[in-house]
Amino acid sequence: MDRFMSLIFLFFGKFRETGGLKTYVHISTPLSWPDARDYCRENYKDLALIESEDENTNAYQAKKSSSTAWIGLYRVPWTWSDNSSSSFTNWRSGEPNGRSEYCVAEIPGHLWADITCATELSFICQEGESFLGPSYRLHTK
Ligand SMILES: [Ca+2]
Repeated sequence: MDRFMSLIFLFFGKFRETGGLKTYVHISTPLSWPDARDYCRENYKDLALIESEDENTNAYQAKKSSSTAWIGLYRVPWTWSDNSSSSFTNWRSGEPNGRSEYCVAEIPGHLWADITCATELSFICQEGESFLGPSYRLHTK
């Protein structure tokens, strides 16, 4: 019984440990920002939502440094694709600078730039968190 209980605790301990972290996946097939978002929502959770320096590093490491990849940030005022706002930003000096550039990509040099949403780029998806299942996916559609 003791052994069984410790297995249970190990299981939930593992969940708690990874529950709050996002996992990022780089998709190299170039798509427009809206198509990339749809793809991520169908196959993962959403385009990458980056809210801290740690997540910023993880997202950067998920992609090849030489590629430019969409992330989940878009529009003015800047909003993440799941409708959340975050004070964390990683703009290249001079960005955002485009009057018609409403979507954001991670560019070589590990910085962000606004780019016209129809541009076809690779992109970074975010995998679902442990406690957010199909019902969450339903609300984001
Ligand atoms: Ca720009």
